[in-house]
Amino acid sequence: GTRRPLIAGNWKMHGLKVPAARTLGEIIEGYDPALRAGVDLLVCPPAPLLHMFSVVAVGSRVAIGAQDCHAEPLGAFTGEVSAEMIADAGATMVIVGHSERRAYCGESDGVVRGKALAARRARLTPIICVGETRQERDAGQALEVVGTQLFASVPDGPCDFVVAYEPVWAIGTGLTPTAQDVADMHAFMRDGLCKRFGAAADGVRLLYGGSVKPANAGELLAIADVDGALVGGASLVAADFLAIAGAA
Ligand code: G2H
Repeated sequence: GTRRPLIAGNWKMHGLKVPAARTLGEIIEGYDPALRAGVDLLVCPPAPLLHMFSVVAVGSRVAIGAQDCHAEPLGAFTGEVSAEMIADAGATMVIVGHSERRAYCGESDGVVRGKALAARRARLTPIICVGETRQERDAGQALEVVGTQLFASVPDGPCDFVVAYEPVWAIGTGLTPTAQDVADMHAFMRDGLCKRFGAAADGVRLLYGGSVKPANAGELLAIADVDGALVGGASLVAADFLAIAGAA
């Protein structure tokens, strides 16, 4: 297909400005545009670093994204950050509905959909996350659970979003599903999106996330309908992140 691979680094709650700027610099320096012209790189640092990272990355091939946004553009929501503020800081994408936010902050599919809509209004590309738990996988319900999450988390309208499939049990555990399980899930998600959105869904990038490392990136990124990766732990080390990008 014509989908450009996207390798996105989710730094989670890691990053103080001095060492973080050094890592970002290493990523920008190490990303050879001539070699990697076909791969999009995204770094999602904690919110306080968004503006500095966006300034540092100007003119490079590395885009900057946020890890979450609020659904409202402004208002009395102490401690929250809106999609407009993220765009204003220079970022171009935002992760919504990561399983850690679903689990620790009680975000429902409806909340995630609202955040994706807010991202669209702010002209940010949302990366909408879905994924089953170990218990759901063991019960043979993975496709059903993810299908429901996907349907309810993705807003109607244009296919201007990215989807990340992250099995909850594979996050930060070193465990990954089999290539066949990933292939089945991604084909299932593509099929569901095509039924709902028609041919436009063919352009939606479907990322895999959960313990992606240099050692398994080649196999995972070779799977049909895996159009990139959402990388947590391994994105904190520039050499590892670049090795994963090199496998795309
Ligand atoms: C899944 C992933 C990045 P990790 O959360 O979003 O993290 O690669 O550390 O499993």
